[in-house]
Amino acid sequence: LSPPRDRLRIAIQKSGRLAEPARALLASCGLSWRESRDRLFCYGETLAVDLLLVRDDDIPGLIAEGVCDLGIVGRNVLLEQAHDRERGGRPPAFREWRALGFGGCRLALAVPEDWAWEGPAQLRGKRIATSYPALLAAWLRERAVEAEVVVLSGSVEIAPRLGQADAVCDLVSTGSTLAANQLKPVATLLESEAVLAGPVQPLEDARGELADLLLRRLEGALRIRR
Ligand code: PRT
Ligand code: ZN
Repeated sequence: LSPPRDRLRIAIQKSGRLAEPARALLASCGLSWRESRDRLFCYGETLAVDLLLVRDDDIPGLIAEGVCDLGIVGRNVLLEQAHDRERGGRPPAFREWRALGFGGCRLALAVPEDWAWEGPAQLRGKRIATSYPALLAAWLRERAVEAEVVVLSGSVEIAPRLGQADAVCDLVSTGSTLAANQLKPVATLLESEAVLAGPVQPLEDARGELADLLLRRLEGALRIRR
């Protein structure tokens, strides 16, 4: 168990699609920071809320370990890691606290444009490339489809052209990346956006009060945006 702390620590993406919008949203809640030299840690000035700047994939684990109290991360990353923990028989250690209304995308299954799509059964025995193996495996299992999941950390859409896979399961926003690779989306596994993630149980001590205050301010900031 981590010792009581009187400062709230939020993990956000250091660089990437969610980095700037996450900071902007927190700033609109009245937070401001003094940045450290290495740009990994931002010390909160107006409130006792500090930022840790990390890779998005590390955020759920940092919450699970209690290194950070909260995080801003894509629902896709959060649920993938939650499914992965579940598969490994580990207890849930983080959950979505609130959707934040930016970073919208969907996790989609896509097949070559020239396939006549007849449904998930068509994937039987096929190879599907993805960076979301736990979410894809759960989706296939629910449909009783046995397919080979090929795990790639990037450049998933090019896998069919390279002969590494028959289909892909990847994030889509405009759809232009799929189209450029002669693929078409045929099913949505998950509607995603950036979320505030936190532990399963509410925070205690001073951090609980800071988290409540932050949530109230987030409600206000998000209401104005709509
Ligand atoms: O370095 P780090 O590990 O922190 O960053 P990252 O490269 O893993 O993540 P990043 O910054 O690319 O994305 C962060 C989060 O943004 C994702 O986890 C999603 O929640 C969200 N998001 C929203 C997206 C997209 N839209 C998106 N379009 N993440 C990725 N993409 C990619 C997609 O994988 C595909 O390659 O964009 C391409 C498709 O875009 P369209 O517009 O052509 O469909
Ligand atoms: Zn990442």
